Amino acid sequence: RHTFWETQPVGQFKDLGDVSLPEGPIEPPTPLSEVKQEPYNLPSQYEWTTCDLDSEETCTEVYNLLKNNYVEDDENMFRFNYSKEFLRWALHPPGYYRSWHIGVRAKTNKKLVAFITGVPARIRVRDEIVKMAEINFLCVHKKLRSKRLAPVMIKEVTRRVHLENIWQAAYTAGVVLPTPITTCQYWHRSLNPKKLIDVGFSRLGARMTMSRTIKLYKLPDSPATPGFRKMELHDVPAVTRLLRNYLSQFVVAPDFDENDVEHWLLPEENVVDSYLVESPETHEITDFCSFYTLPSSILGNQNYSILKAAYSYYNVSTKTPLLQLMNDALIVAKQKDFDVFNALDVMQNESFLKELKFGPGDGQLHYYLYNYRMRNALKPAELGLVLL
Ligand code: NHW
Ligand code: EN5
Repeated sequence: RHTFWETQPVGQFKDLGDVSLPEGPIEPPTPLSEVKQEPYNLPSQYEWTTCDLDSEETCTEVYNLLKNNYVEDDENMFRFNYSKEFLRWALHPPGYYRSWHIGVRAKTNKKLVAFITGVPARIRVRDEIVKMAEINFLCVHKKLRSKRLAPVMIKEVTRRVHLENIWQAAYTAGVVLPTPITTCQYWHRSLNPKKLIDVGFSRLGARMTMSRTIKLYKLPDSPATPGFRKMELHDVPAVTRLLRNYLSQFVVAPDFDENDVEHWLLPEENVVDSYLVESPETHEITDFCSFYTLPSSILGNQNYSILKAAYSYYNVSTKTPLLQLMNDALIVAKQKDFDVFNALDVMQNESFLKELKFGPGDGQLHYYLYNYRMRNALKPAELGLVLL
């Protein structure tokens, strides 16, 4: 059934729960001299290109390919619309490789028709820190679907990752592939319920009027927690300590150092927002919350073209109850004019979702590892990793 995935070093459905198979790498690394030196063959009308996102022109091409052809919901009402600033941020973390930003162009007119990326990450699985590639933004132009282009792109990114002596990868998808390490549920918290209902993102509940709905989702104008403020550059060491300690409890989580925290969590306008609680007495940093900005295009609505969504990223509470911290995150997201705040049921998120009036969405997110076997699926709450 999965003619491509059956050939790959990933957990196979038939091996699920087989206790005789060990956890860890499925295949050993091969000597670098044995890694294929030339790119895989594409159909003759297409050619490989390495994309330089620092080039305004290339970044615009990638942005447009994704804006028009990337992920949609199951009813094709919304499509992710990652901004150029977001793409540059997502693809330029510490130690990134330009060779992992891979495009495919039509030879005739040089149009960009497909894309896939990797970025390097250290991911801890139980007590093992594994160098991995995080694979994202796999996209084939709508007119070139079902031609088996995706397997060639996946093999090519794999080859280029191997050339850097990295043998494992992590990725997420809305579709089921062999085989998820866990399956997470999307939850949504309305911030602008009238617009969400008008565009078909949510529905008026049974026995609910619009004015009752608006009242239900009302939030205070400013955060409640004393010492709640935006994260700044000088907070990087304290936030790194807080986050490292917090993430140590999960089975799979990133191994963030200060450089990673500066890149992934220092606020960047319209890309990532981070707040923390600094104790007014001791000036200790005790709690942290963050979300990233990922708008969706609204397909075929007369009145609105963009849905402004915030996605919960990494949150840590040691003093402020997580519920109160996340309520403050909702308040600042509302002040920044987001229409909806989304979260997965990863880490300790279950503890606030229902109380803060999130509702389950119609989408799921499956998490995968490449060339790393997990004997049993994890619970979403055992996962400490958020991919963009
Ligand atoms: S998930 C978002 C993926 N993108 C989209 O959904 C955008 C809209 N769709 C498309 O552009 C986040 C196309 O439908 C795509 C497939 C390109 C998805 N992951 O070319 P064919 C990521 O970016 C398999 C993996 O004919 P297509 C994560 C499918 O099962 N595999 O299909 C990316 C089948 O294989 P099978 C996927 O519709 C992770 C084969 O592709 C997949 O024209 C990548 C069919 O290919 C998906 N999302 O193009 C893996 N969707 O065995 C990284 C379909 O079943 C692995 N397929 O026959 C690690 C690599 C690095 C390792 C380093 C050591
Ligand atoms: C890799 N980085 O399906 C990502 N989104 O629930 C790739 N549904 O927005 C994989 N269908 O439920 C991405 N509203 C996989 C996700 C693809 C996108 C997707 C879902 C997640 C989504 C919305 C809109 C549904 C529109 C019709 C949804 C209900 C919200 C409601 C608010 C009030 C309380 C109850 C829930």
